[in-house]
Amino acid sequence: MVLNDLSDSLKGTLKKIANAVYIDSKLIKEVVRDIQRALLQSDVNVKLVLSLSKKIEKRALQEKPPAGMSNREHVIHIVYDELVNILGKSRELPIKKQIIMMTGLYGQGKTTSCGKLATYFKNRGLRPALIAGDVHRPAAFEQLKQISEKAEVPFYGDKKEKNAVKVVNDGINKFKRTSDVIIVDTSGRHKLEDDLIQEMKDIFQTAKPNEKLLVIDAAIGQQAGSQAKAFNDTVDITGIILTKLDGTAKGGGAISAAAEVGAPILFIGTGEHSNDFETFDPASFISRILGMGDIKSLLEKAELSMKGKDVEKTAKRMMSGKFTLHDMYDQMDMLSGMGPLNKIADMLPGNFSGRIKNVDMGSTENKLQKFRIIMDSMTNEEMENPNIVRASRIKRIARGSGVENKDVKELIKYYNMTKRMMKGLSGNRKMRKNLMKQLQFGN
Ligand SMILES: Nc1nc2c(ncn2[C@@H]2O[C@H](COP(=O)(O)OP(=O)(O)OP(=O)(O)O)[C@@H](O)[C@H]2O)c(=O)[nH]1
Ligand SMILES: [Mg+2]
Repeated sequence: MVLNDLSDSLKGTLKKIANAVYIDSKLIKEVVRDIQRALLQSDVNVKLVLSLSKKIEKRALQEKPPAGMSNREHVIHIVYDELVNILGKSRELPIKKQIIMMTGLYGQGKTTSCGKLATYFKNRGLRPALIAGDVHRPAAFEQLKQISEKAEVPFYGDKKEKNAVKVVNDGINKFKRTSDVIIVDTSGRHKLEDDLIQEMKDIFQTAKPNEKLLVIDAAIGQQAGSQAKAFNDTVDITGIILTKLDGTAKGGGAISAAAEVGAPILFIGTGEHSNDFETFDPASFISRILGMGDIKSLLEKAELSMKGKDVEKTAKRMMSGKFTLHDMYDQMDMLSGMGPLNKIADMLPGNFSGRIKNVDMGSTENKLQKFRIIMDSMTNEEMENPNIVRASRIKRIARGSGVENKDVKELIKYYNMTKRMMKGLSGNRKMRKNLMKQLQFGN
């Protein structure tokens, strides 16, 4: 399948995010670099890669995850979101009476797609018909005729006529009362030479098509972008058909071309037969490329195992006296309810134990929830080094999190108290050993 390599690399990147212990700017920059590399290797246009990766980086660094979403999920969601965006909006052709005209460079799959479209509409209860508007390539007439016979739909063409406008006009007159969807094939172009541009304009003026579809082969390279744009400038493309997705091409050139045109991708071709044709939805396509289903279950597992890792990591940091608000944030559940905080309290010498037990665990949980919200409004620097949080910062943080100054002060007090106790604890080797044992790691 086209874009397989891209899919593999992007899946690897998402796994990296899912398994990361901390989602920090270092990780985000690394992820953005991975994505850039993967897209460039798949032949996606450099400009597109740069603007996409800039957007991902900016959002991942600045946006806070919405309630109920972890940092990990959030960053993965941003990557997914921005990839969906470059594919444009989702659109389906209306199931109604209309004239559809195909355009595109040589050999992209226009004639084959005419047959696929006819089958698509026929399967939905409409009466399609095909017109052979390609008067330049001798075999084109025969090819479309055979396709129409296979699909069992009416066909019009004139082997001897060299005027495409006349053929199209005659065909439309023939079918306008008896058919619902008139599909017009046109000749392929090497590039947009002047006389062919004129012919294309003339055909469009005569046929007045409702839909002007550009057919792009997934194997096409970087040069496709400017060509596709030229088509768009000439006839105002309303939709794109991406063909030969069943091949092994890199695919990025075609995706870039589609993005450059800015028209929605309507269908993808996945083989030579009339049924090898699927409607296209950017969101589910990107989901498939990124393996989002797998990522979701991976995330769930990661969140679970992360809890284990975090407990160990935090306990070790506590022991070393390096206990930041990040540790406290990540381990809120460890500090609440019947979590290890109770175990710690039980092992503390009398005066410490009494102090920690005075913290009422029930109301603590409510408080912890509030603390979390407050910490969401703090900068990385403040989280790492809470000592710098003084009057003006307290004011800003309180405003940002919708609480009062005294709540921010309480958080800092709570943090300092916890940290002091941990420090006291770390001075006692026997107790440290005991604690590690209790928490079931190390000996
Ligand atoms: N594997 C595969 N082959 C395809 C697909 N679509 C078209 N083809 C093949 O690509 C070749 C060219 O397709 P055509 O439909 O003749 O392309 P065209 O754009 O009409 O070509 P010209 O009229 O010469 O410009 C044919 O051999 C088709 O069978 C697809 O989705 N998958
Ligand atoms: Mg053709």
